[in-house]
Amino acid sequence: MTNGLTHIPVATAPQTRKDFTSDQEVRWCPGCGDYVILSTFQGMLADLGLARENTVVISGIGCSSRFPYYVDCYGMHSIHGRATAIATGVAAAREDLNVWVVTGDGDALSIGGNHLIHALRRNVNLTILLFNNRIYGLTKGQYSPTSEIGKLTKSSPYGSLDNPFDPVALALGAGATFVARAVDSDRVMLSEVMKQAAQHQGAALIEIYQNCPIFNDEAFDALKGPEAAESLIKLVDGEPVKFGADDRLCVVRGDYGLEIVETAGADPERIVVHDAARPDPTQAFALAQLTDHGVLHRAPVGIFRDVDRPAYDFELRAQVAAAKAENPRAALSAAMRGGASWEIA
Ligand SMILES: Cc1ncc(C[n+]2csc(CCOP(=O)(O)OP(=O)(O)O)c2C)c(N)n1
Ligand code: SF4
Ligand SMILES: [Mg+2]
Repeated sequence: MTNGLTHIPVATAPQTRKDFTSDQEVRWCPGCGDYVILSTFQGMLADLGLARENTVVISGIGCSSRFPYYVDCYGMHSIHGRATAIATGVAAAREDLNVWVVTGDGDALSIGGNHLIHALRRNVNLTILLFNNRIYGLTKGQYSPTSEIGKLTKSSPYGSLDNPFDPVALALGAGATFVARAVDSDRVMLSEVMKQAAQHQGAALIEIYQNCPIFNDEAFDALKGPEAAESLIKLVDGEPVKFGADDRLCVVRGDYGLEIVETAGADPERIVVHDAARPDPTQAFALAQLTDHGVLHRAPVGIFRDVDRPAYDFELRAQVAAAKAENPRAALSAAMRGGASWEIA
C-alpha cells in the first residue's frame, strides 16, 4: 500500500508530546472530551517522528476547532465549514506537509457538508478528525446533524425532527478511501487509528465520539466503562466480527444485510470476517448500519475501510508539471487567442 507520509521530512531528533504542546491556555470546559483527544494527538505526532515545521492543523469554527491553538506546529483556525476546502489548497500546493483537519459535527456536516464530501470524493491527501459530540457546543447547545431524533434543546423545544447523519456511512458513500471511528476515552485505539490514517495516502476520515459534558453529557456512556464489551463492535482486520463477553455475539451475513446473532448458534460460514482493504465498500457500509443512531447503545469502532486510490493532489501536481513541460507560454497564448475569445466592437 502507498504511504501518505513518504514526502514529509522526518524530525532530526526524537520528539515528545511536549514538543507539540503550545504555550496557549486551553479554554475548553472541565471534563470536555477534547482534552484527551488533544493529548493523544500530540503524543501520536511525536511517535510519527515527522518534522514539526512540516505539520499543519486546519480547523473551522466550534469548540473543537480551537484545536490548532494548542498544537505547537503550523495551523489555522479558519472559517466555519471551510477547513477541508482550505486544507485541500494547502495539500495541493505542498506535498511536503502532513495536513490535518479538525472539525466538529456541525462544522463538518452542516455548513461544511459540501466541502467535506468533495475532499473525500477527490481523495485529497489529508486526515480529517471529526469530533462528534452530537451537538453544537460553542453556540451553547443547539441540535446538530448527528443529534438523535427527538433531541430536546433550546432550538428544538419540542424535539428535533431531523434524521441524523452517520458520518462513517456518509464518508463511505462519498467514496472515501480511509474511514474509521474511535471513542475519545480509548487513547490506545485512537492513537493507533490516527497513525494509520496519517500513513494512508489520500483522504482519511476519523469520526471521534467526543463527550460534551455541558450540553450533551453522557451521549456515549453506553459505549464506555463495563458496558462497552456489549456495545462496542471492535473491527479487527482479518478477524471474524465478534463482541460481547467471551465473544457471545457475532455479525453474520443475512438475506439483506448484516445481522447480530448469538455466536453459539451461528453458522460459522456466515460470520463476517473484516476486510478493510476490500475494494467494494458494500461490506463496510453494511457494518456502519449496525450503529444505533438513537441514544447510542451500539456502535462498530476501528477502521472500516482502507483502500488504495490515486490521491488528487499527487495527480494534480503531475498534471501541472506535464503541462509546464510542454512550452507553457505557447499554451497560454493559444488559450488567450483561441476560438473561445471574442473582440467586442
Ligand atoms: C457562517 C457562520 N455561521 C454560523 C456560525 C455560528 N457557529 C459557530 S460554531 C457553530 C457550530 C459548532 O458546532 P460543532 O461544529 O459541532 O462544534 P463543537 O462546538 O460542538 O465542537 C455555529 C453554528 C458561525 N460562526 N459562522
Ligand atoms: S461546550 Fe462542550 S464541547 Fe464545548 S468546550 Fe464545553 S464541554 Fe467541550
Ligand atoms: Mg459538535
